[in-house]
Amino acid sequence: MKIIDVDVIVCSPGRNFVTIKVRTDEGIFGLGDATLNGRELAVAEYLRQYIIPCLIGKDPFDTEDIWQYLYRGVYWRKGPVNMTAIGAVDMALWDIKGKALGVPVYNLLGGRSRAYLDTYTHAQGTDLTSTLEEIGRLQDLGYSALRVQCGVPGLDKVYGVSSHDKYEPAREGERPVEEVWDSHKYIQFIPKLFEAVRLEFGIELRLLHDVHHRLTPNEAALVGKRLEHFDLFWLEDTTPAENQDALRLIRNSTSVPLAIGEIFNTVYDCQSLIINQLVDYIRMTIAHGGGITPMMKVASLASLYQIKMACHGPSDLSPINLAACIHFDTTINNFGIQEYMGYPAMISDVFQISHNITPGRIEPSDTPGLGVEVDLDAARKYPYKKSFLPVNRLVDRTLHNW
Ligand code: EZ4
Ligand code: CO
Repeated sequence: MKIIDVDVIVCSPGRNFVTIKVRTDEGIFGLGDATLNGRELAVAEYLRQYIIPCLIGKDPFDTEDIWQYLYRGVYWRKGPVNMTAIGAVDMALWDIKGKALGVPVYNLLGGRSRAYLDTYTHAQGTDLTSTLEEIGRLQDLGYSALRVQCGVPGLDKVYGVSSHDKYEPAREGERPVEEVWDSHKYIQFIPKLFEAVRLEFGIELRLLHDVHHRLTPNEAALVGKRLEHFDLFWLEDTTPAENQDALRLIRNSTSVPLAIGEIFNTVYDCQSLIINQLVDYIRMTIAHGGGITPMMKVASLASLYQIKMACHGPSDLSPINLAACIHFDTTINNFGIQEYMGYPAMISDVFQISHNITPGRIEPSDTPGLGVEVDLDAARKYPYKKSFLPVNRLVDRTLHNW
């Protein structure tokens, strides 16, 4: 079998997605998600100009060699644009392989390690009252694991909390909007939030929280300590991860489980975190982590240290990435939990999935390949809309991490 052509489709059914369709001489095709929130066209053009010409004529079964060719063959390694493009190609090749052999991708990776996947979704409100209401609503729907984010008193807009009903931080426009942050206000408020949640909902609910790289290592240690007795499932991205050693300080100060890595692109971004056992969950996802091929290796390394994989699953990645995560999660032994934020209704005009998704749970399907369909005619009805993630500043306008 040979690759004859690759389509790059950019569409915006509710938000922007970059999709690739790898076509073969046998008529079988594979789908990949190349979406990088706020930088979509960079990946699309990188694929068109530099990656796709190298794929023509290659055997799509050679997933390992093609991955090595695209990663090591290119001298310039790593980077989110590069790795997202490679990730999309890799998942599309696994999709082809599964379809050609008539098996779901998880059966090519190691089969089923579990009957279903636990998922968590997002509960957020602009203030304590609305956040508690939202948790109650989601719990009634059947969710038992929730990422809880709440507006901080005295701060206008806060990461994870938006005025409209669904969490979607990217905003249409020619440049990013700006948000304001105050770590002191946040640190004072956040223990009160989780105290109120435990008081109202008891100890059963699994609670997650995302700090979104906002704290210094010492502030993160303090927050971890103050949240310890609320038994969080995890505390995510407490500090920016370029400084992997920062996690040592946090780790030595608190036993709150730590998750990190949604913006990581290679195993090298988490190598020292894993081998020094400084975190509990790795949040790399298939598209941004360079595909299924390298992510299986990350999972293997993490498994040696009882560290679990918990793929980033935001609605800013398409159902194709989610499907790749589902196959990966189904097969690895060290699966933690899968994030599932849900999608706006119009997404199903373009993407159709075969997995059974219910509140708090995903059951993998045995459809050959990744088990996703894309309707290209429908995609054309939703043209790209330039959008950006926000930029974040302190009250005095010093630039801070978003
Ligand atoms: O802000 O996907 O854990 N989830 C997150 C996400 C990220 C967005 C960025 O594109 O932190 O919601
Ligand atoms: Co996150």
